[in-house]
Amino acid sequence: MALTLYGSARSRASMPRWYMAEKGIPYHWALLDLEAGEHREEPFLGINPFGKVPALVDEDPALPGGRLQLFESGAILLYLAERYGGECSTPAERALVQQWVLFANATLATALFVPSSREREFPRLMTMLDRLLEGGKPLAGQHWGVADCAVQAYLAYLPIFFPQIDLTPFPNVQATIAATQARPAYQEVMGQR
Ligand SMILES: N[C@@H](CCC(=O)N[C@@H](CS)C(=O)NCC(=O)O)C(=O)O
Repeated sequence: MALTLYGSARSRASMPRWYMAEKGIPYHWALLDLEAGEHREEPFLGINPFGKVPALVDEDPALPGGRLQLFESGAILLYLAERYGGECSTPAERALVQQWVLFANATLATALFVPSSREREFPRLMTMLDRLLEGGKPLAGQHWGVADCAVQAYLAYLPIFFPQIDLTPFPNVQATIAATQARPAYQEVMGQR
């Protein structure tokens, strides 16, 4: 098995990097220079024809053709969780984990990064997330996993990208962000940004 993750500093590649650091999954980090346009050139376009990071290559004789190429951070996270993270052993477990990764990458990401949605959606989502995060239990299953990784990675973006947003009405979201920032694997990966 040989995993290569393609990405850049300050990109969504930090999500699978954090997950792999938490789970002790070894991989090769292929840093692309986006300013130089390396992501819009071959050989990277052969891995992600849309020219975006992250992308993952898994080379394993057990795979069809001995190789899997994946783009989209959510798809990468879900593959890593099932293949290497020991998660998603039943269809129901898989569905719940997919629910949270899709929520993070579609619903939560849009509410944070699309300005019109931020005004309309953000307070509503934060109010409900604050209730669900009370007590700090994992979002799916009994242990920290890929569902938590996806949601917490976006929540931890809040103080980085939107320090002006007042989070005091959402104490459980604040506690989740603080707990995320305190995780050694998160610090290791984000410290390399
Ligand atoms: N939905 C995609 C978004 C990928 C994406 O937009 N990546 C950005 C970096 S965070 C990128 O590659 N930007 C360079 C470009 O579009 O030229 C994912 O989650 O992987």
